Amino acid sequence: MRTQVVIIGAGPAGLLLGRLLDNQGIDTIILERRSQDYVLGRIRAGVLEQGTVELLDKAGAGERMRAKGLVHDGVEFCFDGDRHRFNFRELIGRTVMVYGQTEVTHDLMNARDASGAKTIYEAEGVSLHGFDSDSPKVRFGKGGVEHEIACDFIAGCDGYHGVSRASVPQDALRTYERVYPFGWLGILVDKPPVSDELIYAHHQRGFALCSMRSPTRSRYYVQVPADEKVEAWSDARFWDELRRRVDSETAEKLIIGPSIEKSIAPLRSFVAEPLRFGRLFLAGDAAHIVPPTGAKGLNLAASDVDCLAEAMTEFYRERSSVGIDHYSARVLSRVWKAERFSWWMTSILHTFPETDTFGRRIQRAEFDYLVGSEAAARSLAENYTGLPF
Ligand code: RFL
Ligand code: PHB
Repeated sequence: MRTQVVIIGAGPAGLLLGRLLDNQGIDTIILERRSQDYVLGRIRAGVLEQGTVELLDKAGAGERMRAKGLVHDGVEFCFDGDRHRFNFRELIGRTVMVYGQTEVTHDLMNARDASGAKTIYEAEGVSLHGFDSDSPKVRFGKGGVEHEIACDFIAGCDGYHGVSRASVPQDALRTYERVYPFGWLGILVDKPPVSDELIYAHHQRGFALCSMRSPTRSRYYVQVPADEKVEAWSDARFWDELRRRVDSETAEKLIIGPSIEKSIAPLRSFVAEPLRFGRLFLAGDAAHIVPPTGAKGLNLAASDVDCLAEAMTEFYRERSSVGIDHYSARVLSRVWKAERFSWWMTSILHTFPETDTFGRRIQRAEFDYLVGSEAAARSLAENYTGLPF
């Protein structure tokens, strides 16, 4: 087999890159380790920055999102029971869209199927070869048969545990990491959300988040210790804990019901540098991880592949390697700003085992500063709705 770009991973990064390249007439094959149903079943991100929304439109995959997504003008922070709304539209004239990652993935898969571009699911033992030369190859197994694809470029869009970053010689890679001593226990419920907008709550018992997927489907999270087991959390225990962490009005309004999904996600900050090794490029979670507090992971995957698609298009159209030469530096400059914002949101909203009374007063001062200063609120708004691509 031969193609121009082999994309490893059919998450949002891989599928969106495939779509953007397809629109430019560049031939791609996506190799995905899991089945299509498995990929579609993963419940993850829920908030799209304005730039991601515009990119999905540009990619020709935004129609269903425009019809079903919920435009949110702002979010609320609740600090030890005191609630404050930040109106992004008023502060900076920008908004976000609540539209699940599952839906984005579904739309991109449908667009890819309609265009006839090739995706190989359940590809086993994917391995990368010769990306330091002009003729890279990717090998994989399918149904007991070994295959090889010759290509011009490999895009590693295979997430944090993928094979692409692991294939780079260790001495060519620098990594930066922070692992937080807690995770998020999340549940999905077929009941209307407690509020029209998201509520991020800081409480001495730990962080909580009230989010949603649609007017009839809610998503809630509570901070739990990193080694917590999901089996220890009945629905009743979850609702009880959530109620204790939000303000009393929100607690009373919660519409509870049986969870249809319940899982714990660890929190981590991670960046690999650089993001290009010859003809291999890393994008999305393969390149960097943010804690979910700032709602940035999926959005970073989108801005990475926007930049990569542009660079590859320039290579094929103009025979210029300027774009691909600058990919790593361009992407990393935006990535680090999102890392900073996600770390900051995590720091002010969570309870850390080591935080003493001084640390708690500093967290409170951060909240009071955001509430009292338009400059601070505008900075929050600018980062939450997304820095320019
Ligand atoms: P993905 O989605 O992990 O996709 C990678 C794909 O690669 C496949 N793969 C392989 N394929 C072939 N061969 C191999 N050896 C392979 N190894 C792996 C995998 O099966 C998978 O299909 O990475 P991608 O595309 O970079 O997308 C990143 C996003 O999924 C991620 O950043 C977000 O979900 C993070 N995130 C959030 N991001 C936001 O922007 N807004 C949010 O509100 C938000 N909330 C969240 C989140 C992540 C969460 N969890 C579960 C960590 C909330 C949570 C709870
Ligand atoms: C979600 O709805 O899953 C969600 C929303 C906002 C975040 C993280 C997750 O910051």
